[in-house]
Amino acid sequence: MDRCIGCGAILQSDDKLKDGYTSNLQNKLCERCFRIRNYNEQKAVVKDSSDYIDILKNIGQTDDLVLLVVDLFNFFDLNKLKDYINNDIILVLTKRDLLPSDIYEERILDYFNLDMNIKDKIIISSQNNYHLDTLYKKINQYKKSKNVYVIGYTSAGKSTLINKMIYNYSNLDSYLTTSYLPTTTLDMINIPLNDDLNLIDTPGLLVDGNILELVDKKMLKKIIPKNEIKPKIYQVNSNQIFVVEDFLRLDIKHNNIVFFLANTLKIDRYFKESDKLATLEKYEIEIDDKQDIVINGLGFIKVMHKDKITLYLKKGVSFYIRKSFL
Ligand SMILES: Nc1nc2c(ncn2[C@@H]2O[C@H](COP(=O)(O)OP(=O)(O)OP(=O)(O)O)[C@@H](O)[C@H]2O)c(=O)[nH]1
Ligand SMILES: [Mg+2]
Repeated sequence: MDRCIGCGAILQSDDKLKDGYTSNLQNKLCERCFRIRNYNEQKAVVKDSSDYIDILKNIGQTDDLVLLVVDLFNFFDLNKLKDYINNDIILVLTKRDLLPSDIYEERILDYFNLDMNIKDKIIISSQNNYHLDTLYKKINQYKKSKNVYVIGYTSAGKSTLINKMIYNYSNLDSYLTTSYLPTTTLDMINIPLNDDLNLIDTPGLLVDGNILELVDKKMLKKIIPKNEIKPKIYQVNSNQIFVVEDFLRLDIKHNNIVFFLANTLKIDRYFKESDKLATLEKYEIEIDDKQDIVINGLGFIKVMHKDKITLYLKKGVSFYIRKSFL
């Protein structure tokens, strides 16, 4: 039973619609990976999060080191993992290149205070090779056996990180499939970097309601940040309405807010009542001092003061409120 070198699915030539399909079983790459790599296309894969939980449970049975990869720009509840994983963990906070360059990294590291066996934390950027040498040293320092698992939410950047490690620290010439859309890696994939270190990629944990799965290609290009985010700060002293493209509206009276979104997105501000986007899904939300509204796949909005805010959001997109991050 051969597996696809890009996503880990078992290769098969029976069913075009199922994972691992290839017309020729001599191929090492499935058709889906081929299309993602060459045409930036992605067929949605219906995955059950119970598959992922089974993988986590198996990792939890081992004594091996785990790298928990977190996308600093889009992260979700990490304590969900603690029921399954008692392993030693290095917390790898990635995509540093997207956050403003002048943030205090110490504060970011302190923010992630998890009730798990975190041996060490590090801020990296796979894109910019930032702190990868230090991470590689830490892996070799903390690993308990050859095997080191790489886990986290979907799109966190797990496979991209492993590809960088392959490039920097091994003689391998195959690489993993990566993509801006969720559910790229479909099963565990062993990457023997050298005789003493085997990195194991895993599929990511899913969160329903990712905006990237609900907009067209043109909008995707605007939503996904390519470089450092410039926060957009607004002082609000009267009834005001903020409209982001065609998928988000925020009604606010007196507050200070900061948008952390891709610089390519258009934010319009209205000073009087408007029916713009009033047909979107409406939420009345209560915010405490210094909290973020995190929109799944889009970014976040920092609200400085306790308030009641009306949020209109594209149907199907999920959000949550957290203690402010930056
Ligand atoms: N800006 C930036 N983007 C990154 C970085 N690392 C990964 N990405 C992007 O994040 C997206 C997801 O990356 P993947 O490596 O496919 O994520 P994954 O965690 O393997 O996702 P699944 O396989 O679905 O679990 C891709 O568009 C990557 O290019 C980084 O350091 N900086
Ligand atoms: Mg992956």
